[in-house]
Amino acid sequence: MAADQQEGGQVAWWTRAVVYQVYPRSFMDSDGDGVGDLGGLLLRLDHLADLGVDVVWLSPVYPSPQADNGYDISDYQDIDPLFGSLEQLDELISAMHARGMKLVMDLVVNHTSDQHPWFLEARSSTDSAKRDWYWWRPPRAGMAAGEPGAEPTNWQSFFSGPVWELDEPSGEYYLHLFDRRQPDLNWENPDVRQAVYAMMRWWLDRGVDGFRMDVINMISKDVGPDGHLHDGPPLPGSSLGDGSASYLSGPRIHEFLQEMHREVFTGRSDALLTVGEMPGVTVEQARLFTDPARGEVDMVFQFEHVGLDHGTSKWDVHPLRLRDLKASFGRWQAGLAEVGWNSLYWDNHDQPRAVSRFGDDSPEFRRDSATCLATLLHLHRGTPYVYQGEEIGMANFPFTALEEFRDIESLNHHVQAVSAGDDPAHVLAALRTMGRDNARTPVQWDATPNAGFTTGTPWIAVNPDHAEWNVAAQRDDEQSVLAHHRRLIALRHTDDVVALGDFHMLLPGHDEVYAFTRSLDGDTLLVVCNLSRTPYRLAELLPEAPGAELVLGNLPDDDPAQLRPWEARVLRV
Ligand code: ISL
Repeated sequence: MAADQQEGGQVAWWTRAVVYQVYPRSFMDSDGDGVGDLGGLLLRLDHLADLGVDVVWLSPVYPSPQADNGYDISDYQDIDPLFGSLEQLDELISAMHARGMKLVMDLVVNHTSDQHPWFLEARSSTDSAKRDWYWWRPPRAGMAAGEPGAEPTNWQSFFSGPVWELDEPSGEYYLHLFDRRQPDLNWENPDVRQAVYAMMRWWLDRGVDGFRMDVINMISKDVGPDGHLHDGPPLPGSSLGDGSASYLSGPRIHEFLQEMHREVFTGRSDALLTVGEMPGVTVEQARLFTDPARGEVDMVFQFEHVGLDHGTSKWDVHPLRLRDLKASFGRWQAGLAEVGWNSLYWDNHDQPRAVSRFGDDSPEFRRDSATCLATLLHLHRGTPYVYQGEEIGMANFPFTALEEFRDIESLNHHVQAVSAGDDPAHVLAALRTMGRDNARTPVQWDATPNAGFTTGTPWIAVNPDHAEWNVAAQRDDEQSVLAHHRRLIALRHTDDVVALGDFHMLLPGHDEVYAFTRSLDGDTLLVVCNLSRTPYRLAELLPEAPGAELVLGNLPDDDPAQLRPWEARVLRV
């Protein structure tokens, strides 16, 4: 067995684990205010236990002005009353531990809210002791504060517009890679780092089992020897530039993560989980971040496969080619085969729904394509992440008007694009396809008017398809998407080859069928998934397949010779 699966000579527990992401605002509302909360999560823990997941990653529940639904934190060591209380969080930890599940918190420390006391203090005066906890810069040389183009660098923010916001009283700008209400912390300052580590230790002491680290590959900015941040290459058709070379995996990123590991995790149990969210990370970098010998993080979220349908931006939507997906996943499987570990995901709170994006959400193929995609993902080598609602095949929302959107990214983009002259109908179509709100509509628990999510008015509309697509309808149906997820999760727990087997891609050039093997100590699984409506003769694709033992399939087991539309089979050869 390769060194990567070993922590102190043991196979790391998370090789056999499946993680479930809860986006609390949309999971379950217990108090009728229309927003999901910790009480709601406590009510639905049995659903997660039935599914068999090992870990819950909880998106932010800390006090926050909610400009970015909690990814703008104003107090790292409390719970927003919108979601509940610290007592409930403690209750959640115990209730989850009692069921054998772990709780992983979201750690958002690239930036804080502009209402965080640290930022309020930093902003109060150029002499403030906390001034240097954030990134302040004067206007570009020779230009006046506020003049167009006077921003210290030309970088474009992730949420449209420049990354610099002018603070009028001081005449200086502060940096925000995301919204202006999310100022970036200055990790060059050791006091910032120690404050973050202390906060992390406080949560671990409370009993949480690890962290999902928001945009953690952006915390080190490239300040050259001259202390300056530099312009990036101009973006086509824009006055702004791409600053990513200055903040993705910056010069001190490994140093910071190793320091964090030492300061926070040394001497603690091996039963913790760390996963770094890393937009733009390459497989070579990921190998360094996840090499256990380096002591950084257990695994990372990479973004290659969720960028394959992007053109010049995520709003410039292109059809996905299966061979590109295979090439990408194949490269990540191979790249982290000997050292490091993959996280596997289709969906999260930032992505459109998988069945609508990678599958076929027509009534005829929705169930089959959702189960096919799940099979494909869970049979790869790595730790699978299931995003709330994915386990029942939730689909994109049929948005028709701007008023239906809530997400800051979508709303900012609409303002910018329309003011730049884009056709509003075209902009709306892109939001409908790619907007993050697709993932944020309430979980569909049952067929009642608000899908069992709330007794009040939901903060964002419930998908009208909930009358048919809901947990209650699927719970006892062995053919459901939910039951299929249960089987896939169980398979990873019981079958070592699923957790640990080597990965080998088959049919790399095929445009509709995705096939691979997993092998461990002479045991081999053959996984074959038809990602299309075209039926195939199995023997013509993979001669060894028709005679093999069926371990798990997503369609009734009545036609071994054919690979039917959206059929997935896991075979033992
Ligand atoms: O959502 C995206 C696609 O446009 C990404 O750019 C996303 O913003 C990026 O993956 C970082 O995401 C994380 O940090 C953001 C927050 O809005 C996201 O919800 C979070 O997952 C800022 O904290």
